[in-house]
Amino acid sequence: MAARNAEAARRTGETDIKIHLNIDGTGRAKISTGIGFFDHMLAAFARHGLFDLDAAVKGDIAVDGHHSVEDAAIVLGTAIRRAIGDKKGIKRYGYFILPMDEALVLCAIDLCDRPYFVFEGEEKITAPMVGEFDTQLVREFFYSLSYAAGMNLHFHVLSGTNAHHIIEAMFKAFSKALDTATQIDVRIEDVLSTKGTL
Ligand SMILES: [Mn+2]
Repeated sequence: MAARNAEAARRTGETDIKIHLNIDGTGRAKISTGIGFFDHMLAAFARHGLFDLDAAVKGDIAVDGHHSVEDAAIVLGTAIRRAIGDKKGIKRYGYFILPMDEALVLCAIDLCDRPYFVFEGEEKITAPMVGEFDTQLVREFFYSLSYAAGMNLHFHVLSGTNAHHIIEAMFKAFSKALDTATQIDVRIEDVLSTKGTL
């Protein structure tokens, strides 16, 4: 099977973003967002999902990270939707429960084209910032990504106290769940739906 690649870009008065994603990659990442912890999270997403990801994000970080993170999510979600294409033969569902020290995060995904976002346990993230990353942007990132990608995305932060650990566990759990959901199962003819469409 040919590797499933996609590009997406977006340019506004606030941000200029280009993303290339290979769903069938090996975890290589070339990331530049201007926000160190966000670079770290996108690199972890690529590595642990075995996706190849180039992300060039230029935004108005002199204001704050909000526009950069939110718009990067829109572009990454668009790239995911394009890369999985017609969804023929994919597993569709994926989930993972990922531990990172004291943090434990459940992520579940349905690539159903009906966006929905649930984030339980958000209150466990008590630190306002991790480095230059505003922790309120975790919700913005995954909400925007779920809508752009057309995915049902659930997070439950089951335990955790350290914001770096909780957020990193979320990105890694998401990446592992997405890796599962996008895998091809040769037993699946057409798309995995009784409706015949996803
Ligand atoms: Mn880390």
